[in-house]
Amino acid sequence: QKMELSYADRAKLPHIHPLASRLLMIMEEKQSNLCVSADVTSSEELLQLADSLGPSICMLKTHADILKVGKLQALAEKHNFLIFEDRKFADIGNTVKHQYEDGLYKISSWSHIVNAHAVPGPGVVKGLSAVGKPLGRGCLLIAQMSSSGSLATGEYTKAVVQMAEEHSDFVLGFICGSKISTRPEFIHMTPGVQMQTGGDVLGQQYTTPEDVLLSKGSDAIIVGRGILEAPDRFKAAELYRKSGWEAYTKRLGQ
Ligand code: S5P
Repeated sequence: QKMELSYADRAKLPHIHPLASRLLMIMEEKQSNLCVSADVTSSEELLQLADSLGPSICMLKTHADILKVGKLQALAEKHNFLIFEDRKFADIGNTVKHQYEDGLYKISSWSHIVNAHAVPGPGVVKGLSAVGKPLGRGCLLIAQMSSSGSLATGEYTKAVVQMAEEHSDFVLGFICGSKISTRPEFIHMTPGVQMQTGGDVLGQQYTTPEDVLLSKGSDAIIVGRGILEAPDRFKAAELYRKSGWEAYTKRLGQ
């Protein structure tokens, strides 16, 4: 039987992306594989969320148009979490390069991690990498999606994994539903998570933290409405954190 490496073990792998290493250390230290999806519509609310849930999370997923960047960066430092701008880049290399570096939001200047669709081919990664790599940033490739009828399956998913392997100096992992790469350097992050299975009316599909981390072998859960719509967001975040951490330790066989 193969030994499963802990987050801390993986953080020390010789060829790991420095940001992946940092994330794994944060996960270990804070006993949290929870990324909160801060899908709120005012920057005040977002900052409040980042401050109150900060201690429970390893990462905060944002949408740039509702951000007060300076203040969020300060909170990320204070509570030791990474910022993940869910921009889902999906254009030719030259265009995403400008979208990442310039534009209204200058995403590369404040977001540790971004994500991208592999649809355009490796040029999208090369364009993002040209901007992000010198800044020590990293990228998650969207290899699978949680929505019903997603086209990101089978051979497509395999091709995304290969693209990641060929650009592992910038790509540090995946958005996916389950473990799709055996390389322990890659971080698998899974959205579509709630305490109960089910979905919403627009095709989102939910599985539980236990299912994602234990059965599916992913590394971290991304939770939005499961926390945002709870009567007490802090309590809900702690519930997800504990549930995620328990499933992870079960997987390690501790
Ligand atoms: O396949 C995906 C990829 C992403 S990044 N499915 C997703 O749901 N997401 C994002 O995760 C989505 O854009 C949203 O911000 C979050 C899930 O939110 P929830 O409220 O359904 O938990």
